[in-house]
Amino acid sequence: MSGTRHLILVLGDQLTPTLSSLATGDPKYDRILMAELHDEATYVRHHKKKIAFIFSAMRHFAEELRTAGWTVDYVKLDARESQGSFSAQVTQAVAEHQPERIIVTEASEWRVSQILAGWQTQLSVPVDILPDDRFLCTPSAFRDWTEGRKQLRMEYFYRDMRRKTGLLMDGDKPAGGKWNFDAENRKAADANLFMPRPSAFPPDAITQDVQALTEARFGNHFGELAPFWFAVTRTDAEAAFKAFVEHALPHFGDYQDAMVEGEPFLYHSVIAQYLNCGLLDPLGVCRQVEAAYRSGKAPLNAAEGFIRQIIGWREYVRGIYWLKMPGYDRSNFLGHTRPLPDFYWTAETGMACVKAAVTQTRDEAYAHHIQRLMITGNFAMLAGIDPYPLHKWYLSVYADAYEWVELPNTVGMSQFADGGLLASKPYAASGAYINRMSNYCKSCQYDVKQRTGKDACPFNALYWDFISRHRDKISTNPRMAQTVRTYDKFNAAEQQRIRDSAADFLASL
Ligand code: FAD
Ligand code: DLZ
Ligand code: SF4
Repeated sequence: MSGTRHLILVLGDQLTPTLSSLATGDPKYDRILMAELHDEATYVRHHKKKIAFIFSAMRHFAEELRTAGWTVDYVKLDARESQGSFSAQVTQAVAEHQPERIIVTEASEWRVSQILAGWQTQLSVPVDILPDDRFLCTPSAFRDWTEGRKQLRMEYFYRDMRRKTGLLMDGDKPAGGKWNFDAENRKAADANLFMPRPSAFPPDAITQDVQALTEARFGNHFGELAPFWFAVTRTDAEAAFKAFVEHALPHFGDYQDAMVEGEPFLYHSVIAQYLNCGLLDPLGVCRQVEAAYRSGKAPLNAAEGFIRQIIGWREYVRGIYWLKMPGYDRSNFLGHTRPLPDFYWTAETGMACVKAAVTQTRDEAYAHHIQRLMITGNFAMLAGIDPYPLHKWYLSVYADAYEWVELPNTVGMSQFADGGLLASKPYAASGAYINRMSNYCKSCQYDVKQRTGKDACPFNALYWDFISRHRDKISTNPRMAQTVRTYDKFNAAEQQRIRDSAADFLASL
């Protein structure tokens, strides 16, 4: 026996030195356990780059902890001691070290939270599960916020978070006199604009090791391992964020909704993968963005837009997740049942916008929000794809994907599968929207101006067919009523052409 007082388990998305479990510990008496686990790498078939990113970040974090004086048992995926699952690994560690207690910060996902809760009775030692104070709003505070509200709307939650944090507040008033500058954030980007690239970090020896391991063990998973340029340490993630604030933030607001062929990142921060595994601190990045605004280095629409995504949307979707789990993953308000088309994996489609989104997803494990929402998400909803396999797709293909943030965005925001709990209307759009916000249509085999026929942009007939199929469920929504009325004004022959075109296209999938 090695005289361990507490065994502190650190999960793969808890790579934060100030984590609540670590804050209770003492390197003199306590032992940290971190493990690369077959079950975690395969509960969905994660993108290869995502697995390599998480394993490399975990290995680097273990090194940092050792440097800070901790004893860390780090179990590599191919180590003899590897047990494959959280439960088996912890059971083995308890047998070996006989700690007085196990300490763990609560899991971010329902699935893992159930595993941790089971240990209270399954293991022979007490288990302390501590709150995750890296978020601004606890699940129970969010539940309280929902009490007595007829409708949940992110905007009101967000205002409370602004007041709570003091971010972009002048006394009790929002900076600039308005809470939300979204209306100014819808410019289409010009391909000739100078686009800063996210900071790139060449793979070091640790990353090269995990890349080889990932290829050997998960070679048949979706996605490319190279090029690999993600930061895998806090220091590098912070440097990447600083570069974003300097070079891209000033345009973040203007071009937040834009899409440009060959430009996967535009003015986005590309930090969700760092925030979600704990390498960056959400409140810290917001304070830096506010400082850029206050010192005149970034306009208010950019700073407000960015801060809203983090203290607004990110916290709000987490609140919805814990409010509605378990069961939220099976939401299917629109009753969609079509299987996920193969081109979500192969990118083999004539639709230039979908091809671009899937190709860059395969290459970079990244697509920005409007690509996820208005291209792959919008297509799936219009085509009547079953939200469950779609949710598994989003959960596996992005480096930043964890169920607590992915699921509400997929079933709630992009598929309207929760019937309007999260989003105030379905994010459905025809080709005209994509044409306005991107340059994809210029190189597409389909004609965005045609509504029906075999050369017409498939989004057009699918859009109107969607409106017609779901009119009962959506026409009561004030934000959709006008669209339903427009459909009703099409003559019977046009409505028939829409049905036929949509059916022909869907039959070809
Ligand atoms: P930026 O555009 O630079 O935004 C800054 C930050 O704001 C992001 O890093 C992120 O932390 C936060 N943010 C922005 N929008 C959202 C949002 N809607 N919900 C929560 N946080 C947000 N985000 C994830 O982090 N993980 C996911 O698995 C995920 N799945 C999604 C699935 C679908 C169908 C959709 C429509 C959106 C999803 N999002 C997800 C939200 C959003 O698309 C990503 O956070 C964003 O694209 C990440 O890129 P970025 O870091 O460059 O973000
Ligand atoms: C996503 C992920 C992957 C791919 N691998 C591991 C792992 O090997 N070990 C680990 O501790 N965590 C991993 N993770 C993140 C976990 O799935 C994450 O801790 C949970 O999603 C939290 O609920
Ligand atoms: Fe996409 Fe339609 Fe434009 Fe082609 S024409 S890129 S399918 S929106």
